[in-house]
Amino acid sequence: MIIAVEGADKAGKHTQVMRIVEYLNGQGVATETLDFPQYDSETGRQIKSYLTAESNPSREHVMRLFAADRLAQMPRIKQWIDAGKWIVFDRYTYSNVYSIARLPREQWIPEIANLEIMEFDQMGIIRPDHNIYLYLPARISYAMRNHGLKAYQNGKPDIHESNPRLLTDVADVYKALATRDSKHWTVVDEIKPNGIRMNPDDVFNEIRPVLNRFIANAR
Ligand code: DGP
Repeated sequence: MIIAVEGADKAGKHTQVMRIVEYLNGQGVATETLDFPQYDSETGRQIKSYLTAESNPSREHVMRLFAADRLAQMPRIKQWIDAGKWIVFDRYTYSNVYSIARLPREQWIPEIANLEIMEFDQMGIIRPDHNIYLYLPARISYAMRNHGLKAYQNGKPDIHESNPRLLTDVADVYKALATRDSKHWTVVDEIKPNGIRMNPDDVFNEIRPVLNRFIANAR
């Protein structure tokens, strides 16, 4: 089974990916994990150059670049699948909503269909069985943009993180995508009804029952 964890910057994807992997392995489900984008490759170098605004490729080129980065990992992913393992991704195909969000709103859903055709049907990227969307309001992602920067960022947030309008639209595209297909998406809203942000344990408490359902179905 392939599970992708998606969502806003600073939503705590990495923490939840680690918790999911640990939980599944603890339940006897051999599980691997992989982060996208992979920065240590030729596609990764071009992705870094885009994210730091050193280059300014077209929106279509950016989508193909991130997709190519995923495609390059297919041999490794297929080996894990053949060995009967489950895989948890930290971002996957639907992270291309960062590019789709740049389009006018009425083009979002048709462009998602084009994304699926490009990545799954044309490139042969393996479809995720389930996506978990960690929702955090864009204003929080933006306010935290200087936290947890990666070395290549040279102390600056990337071109997505420093664009509050884009972050809002990204959250809206993810929501449009996730809420129309509950079979393939779980949404975890990290803001509780009292307005306080959930801690990582609270977030994982929302994810655990979903994992338990998958484990029960697989047995
Ligand atoms: P991360 O390493 O998760 O912080 O991701 C770095 C940035 O790249 C972040 O702003 C989200 C963006 N990103 C990740 N995957 C994709 C993708 O497939 N397409 C686009 N356009 N952006 C992506």
